[in-house]
Amino acid sequence: MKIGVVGKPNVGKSTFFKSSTLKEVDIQNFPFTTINANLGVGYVRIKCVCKELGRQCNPRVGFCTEGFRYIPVELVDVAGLVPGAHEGKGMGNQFLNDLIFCNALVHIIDVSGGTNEKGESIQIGTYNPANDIKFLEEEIDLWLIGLVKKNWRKFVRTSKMQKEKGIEALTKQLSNINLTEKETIRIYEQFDFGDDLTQWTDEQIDQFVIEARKTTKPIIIGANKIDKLIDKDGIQKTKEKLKELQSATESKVMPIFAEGELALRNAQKARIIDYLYGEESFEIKEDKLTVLNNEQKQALAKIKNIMDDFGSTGVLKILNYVIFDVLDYISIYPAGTKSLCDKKGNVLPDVFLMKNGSTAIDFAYKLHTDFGDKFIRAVNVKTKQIIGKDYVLKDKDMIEIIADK
Ligand SMILES: Nc1nc2c(ncn2[C@@H]2O[C@H](COP(=O)(O)OP(=O)(O)O)[C@@H](O)[C@H]2O)c(=O)[nH]1
Ligand SMILES: [Mg+2]
Repeated sequence: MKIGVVGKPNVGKSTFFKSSTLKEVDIQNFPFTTINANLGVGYVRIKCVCKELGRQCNPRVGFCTEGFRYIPVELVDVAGLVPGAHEGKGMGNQFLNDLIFCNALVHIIDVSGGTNEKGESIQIGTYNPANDIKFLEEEIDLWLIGLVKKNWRKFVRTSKMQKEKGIEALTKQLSNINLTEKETIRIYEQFDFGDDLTQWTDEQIDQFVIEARKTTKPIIIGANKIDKLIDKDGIQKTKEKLKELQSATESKVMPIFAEGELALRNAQKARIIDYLYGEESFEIKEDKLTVLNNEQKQALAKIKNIMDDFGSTGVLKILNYVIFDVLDYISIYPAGTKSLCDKKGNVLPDVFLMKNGSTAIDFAYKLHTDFGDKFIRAVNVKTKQIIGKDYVLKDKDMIEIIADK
C-alpha cells in the first residue's frame, strides 16, 4: 500500500513528507526543487495491544512507545503536478506515472493563498486554494480517462468479436488503473450502461472512470501553512475558511502545519522538547528553558497555540485518517497461543494492516503463500477459539495460523 503526496510546487509537500518520514529531501522556496519522486516511510499509529496485555512489544519495523505502536506506510512525494500535467506540462506525465500504484492521495494545498497556480510565492490571501482542489481532481481524472481510453475502441471491438462479456473485458482494461474486479463490478452495476461496450459513449466512459478514480485514488486535502492563515486572519476566520473549503469539495479537508511538525521533530532530536509524534502537545525540557533564546521560545509557543486550536499539527492525523477511515484498514497481529514471541524472543514483532472485511485465509496468505496454501485452521489468540478460513478479522486481533508442514 502506498500513499501519494501530491500538489503543485511550493505548497509544502516535501516539508510534510519530511516531517512524517524524517527523510532528508530538498526543501527550498522555488518550484521543481524535487525532481524525482521520493519514496519514504511514514507512520500511522494505533493503541497497541501490548499495553492491555501488560507487555512491552518489540516491533521488527516501526516502534512502540507509551503504548502507541507506529506502523510504517509507504509514502511517495510527487512533485510538479501543475494544470495540464496529464498532457505532459511541467514534467506532468512522469509524475503521474509515479501515482498509478498509490492507493490514496494526500493533496497538499497552501491554504493561506500565498502560492499562485505556478507555485510562486505571492502575497498571502491573493490566491484561492479552492482552485487547486478542483484542478488536481481534474488532472487525475483526465489522466486516468486517457489511460482507459487508450486503445479503447480497438479493445472493445476485439473483445466483442471474441464474444467476451462486457464486464470481463472491462475488468481487464481497468486493472491497468488498479481497479479490482470487485470494484469494477460495483461501478458497472451502479451505472448500468449495458454489456455492449462498443455502444458506450465518450461521456459514459468518462463517468465510469471518474467514479473509478474516487475508489482507486481517493483524495484527502491537507490544508497546509495553516499558521500563515492564522497570522493573517486569526483563528476564527481561519476555521470559517476551512469550512468554506470543505463545503466546496467531496474530499475531506484537514488542517496541517507541516513546518511546525518538522520543527518539533527536530527539537525533539536535539533533546529540547519532550514530544511524542502525533500527540496534541509537547513540553520544553526544564533544563532547556534557560538556554533557548526568545525567538526560539516564541516559535515553540506559536506551534503550541496552533496545536491547541486543532488538536495536533495534523501530520500524523491525516495519515491515520487515510489508512483507517478512508481506506478502512484494521491492524492484525500474528501471534502464538503458547507465546506472543517469535523465535528470538521478540514480543509481537509484527502487525499488519489489512482491509476491513479480510478473513483468516487472507491473513494466512499475507504472512506466507505456504500458510495460505496449506491452511488447516487458525486460532484467535485472545479468546483461544479455533477459527476457520472464513473468519472475518476484527481490529487488533491476534491470530495464529496452523498450516500443514
Ligand atoms: N509557514 C509555513 N511554511 C511552510 C509550511 N510547510 C512548508 N512551508 C514552506 O513552504 C516552502 C515550500 O515547501 P516545500 O516543502 O519545499 O514545498 P513543495 O514544493 O510542495 O515540496 C518552504 O519554504 C517551506 O518551509 C507550513 O506549514 N507553514
Ligand atoms: Mg518538494
